[in-house]
Amino acid sequence: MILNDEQKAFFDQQGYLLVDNAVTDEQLKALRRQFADWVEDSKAHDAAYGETIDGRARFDLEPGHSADKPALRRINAPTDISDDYYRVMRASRMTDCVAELIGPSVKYHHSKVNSKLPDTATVVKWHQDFPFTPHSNDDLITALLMVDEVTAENGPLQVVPGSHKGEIYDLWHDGVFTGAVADEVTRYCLDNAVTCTGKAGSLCLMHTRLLHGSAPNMSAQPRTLFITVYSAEDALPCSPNPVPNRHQGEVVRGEASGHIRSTAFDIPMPQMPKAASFFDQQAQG
Ligand SMILES: O=C(O)CCC(=O)C(=O)O
Repeated sequence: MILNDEQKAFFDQQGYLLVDNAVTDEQLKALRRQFADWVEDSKAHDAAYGETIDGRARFDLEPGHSADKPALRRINAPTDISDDYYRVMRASRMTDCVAELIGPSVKYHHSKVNSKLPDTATVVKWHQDFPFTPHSNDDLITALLMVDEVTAENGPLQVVPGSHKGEIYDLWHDGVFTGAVADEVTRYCLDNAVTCTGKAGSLCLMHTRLLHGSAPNMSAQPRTLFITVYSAEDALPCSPNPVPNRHQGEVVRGEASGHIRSTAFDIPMPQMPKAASFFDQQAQG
């Protein structure tokens, strides 16, 4: 066991949990090395590039990206193209923590890298993850692994503690799927936000219904997160995977039960992103 009873109770009550040293030094080095290579490659491009299994771009660039000031902001399904990212998703202390919270049997849904390089403007508007990835029950965890140190200045994740026990907010506004909550909910979030910082290798485990967002990087230090979504094995997706990938549905802990467990909810279907990532959906808001 990695998590003690106090940590499990904190996750249950607050909807998130910070854990140090969620990967080994070697794993962290490998993730950082691979990400540095991806940034280097991005300098040769001026628009989103690469391809995921559904034909959308894998590497998403912020407007203004250049070789001098790279602004690589998203890598979709890094586990499809990097053994190091796949192995950390599949078999690390991060995987163990998730299994202790929603296991014993756990399935992989999707992953991405969200990057905020220095001098970039990327923000993540407030939202919950469940309306993007509804399942038959809400035992889903978004695991955000800090590949760089995350400080108060470099665009940390912010969360609203306890909000996973409240309502599921609509991400559609005036017929547009903006991937963000309404303005009045955003104001509530800003008034109640807690900032999640940590050294490289730390992990934020977040319940799928927790309200969260993040501000731009105001520092000279990069902020890279490896974000993995896992579900309980008996949670079945109710809509297409927004980040389709080769390993979706893989049972990473425990075994396939052949059961579907359901809880009641009534929410609008999400819209699949048409471009490389949800940043374009959120830009419509
Ligand atoms: O990159 C971040 O700060 C948060 C990411 C996030 O909320 C998401 O990808 O759903």
